[in-house]
Amino acid sequence: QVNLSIPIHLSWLQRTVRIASFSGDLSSLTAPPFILSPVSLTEFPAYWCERPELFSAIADAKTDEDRSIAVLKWFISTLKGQYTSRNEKMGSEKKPLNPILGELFYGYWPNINNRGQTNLVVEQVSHHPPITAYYIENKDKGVHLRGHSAQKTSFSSGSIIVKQIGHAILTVDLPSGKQENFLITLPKLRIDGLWYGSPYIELTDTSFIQSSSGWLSSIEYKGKGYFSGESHRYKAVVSPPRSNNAKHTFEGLWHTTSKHVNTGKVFTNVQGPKEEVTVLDVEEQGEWESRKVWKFVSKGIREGDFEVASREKSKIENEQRQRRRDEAAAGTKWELKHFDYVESDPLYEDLGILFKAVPPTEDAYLYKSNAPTIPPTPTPTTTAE
Ligand code: 0T9
Repeated sequence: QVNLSIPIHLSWLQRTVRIASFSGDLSSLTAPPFILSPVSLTEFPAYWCERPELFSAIADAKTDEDRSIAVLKWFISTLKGQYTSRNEKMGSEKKPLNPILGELFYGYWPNINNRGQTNLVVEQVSHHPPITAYYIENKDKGVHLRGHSAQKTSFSSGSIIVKQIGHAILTVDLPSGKQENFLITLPKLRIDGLWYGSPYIELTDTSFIQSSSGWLSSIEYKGKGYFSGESHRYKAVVSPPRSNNAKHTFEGLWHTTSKHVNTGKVFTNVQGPKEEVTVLDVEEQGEWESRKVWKFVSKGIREGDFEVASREKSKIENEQRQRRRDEAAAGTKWELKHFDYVESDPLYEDLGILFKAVPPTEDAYLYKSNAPTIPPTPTPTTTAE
């Protein structure tokens, strides 16, 4: 293949990123202050459920075909939060805080309008490389999602290319007593805008949602490229078991609206407000909970006091290094709190083979069902307006 990229001058930020991305892990990159986020990566799995009614609606669908469409609709509707919300909240994509090993994030979305309560459990299961495991469950409806998230980064033509490592499995309890599983693979990211010092994400390539019922959704991301294209465009085709012929096609912009091409009806619309996860007040959080761990670093970043931020960050890092030394000396190793590691995920293998997933096998973190009750005290029963 011929490299047609135009030789351009790199900005200071691009050069910094280029050097740092040699390792494939940007977590230790020393980013300039204006690009630091006060939020840790352990908070990111909450993006999966910021439209809780779409998550619970998966359980209400009556056929395997409708459930596949409901899963796709929920998935597409999470993309705006996952990939553009930092731009909306903070003006640009920012470097999240790099979680410490064992960092936790708990939260929930309350039960209103009969959608059931959804709980979130997140644990940082590896520090180097950074790996975040999560479990999101709506017990009332019988829907849960488990997964883990890591990244491999490289630098190309002035942009950061992020390959997402990991996958998610969504499970629905059917009235028959059986379960239906969906293997969700994750899109590739390109971080552009580095030249201007205001990074933003575009999605590229294809991701898949394979149901154990046989239905497959292939989602193609056709966002803005260097020369052409429109931001955040996608096209998804949904095909029946053992068939390569699409029965449904969905097309549009994942950050605004998209439609069911066959009927012309609106499919996703994420222009309305989303619901952020409810979290305990920092003062009530345990020592390992994300906002407690990062309290002073975040405060420093929010207030533009980077001296405080970096001093507090060093404290945390030194404490972590000491902990690892102590473990080495004692011959012990850090135990995960909420997850069990498995070298190969049987559901990934079984579902992945149906669409020739690459790689054919992946590891996973299985939830131990041992999170504290959230919220700790029963919420008063109020009538939702
Ligand atoms: C899983 C998501 C992921 C995490 C973030 C690449 C990135 C860390 C991983 C993939 C979520 O479900 C979705 C959204 C945003 C992703 C982050 C964007 C980003 O910039 C960081 C990387 C590690 C950096 O901080 C790069 C440094 C900086 C100079 C660019 C802003």
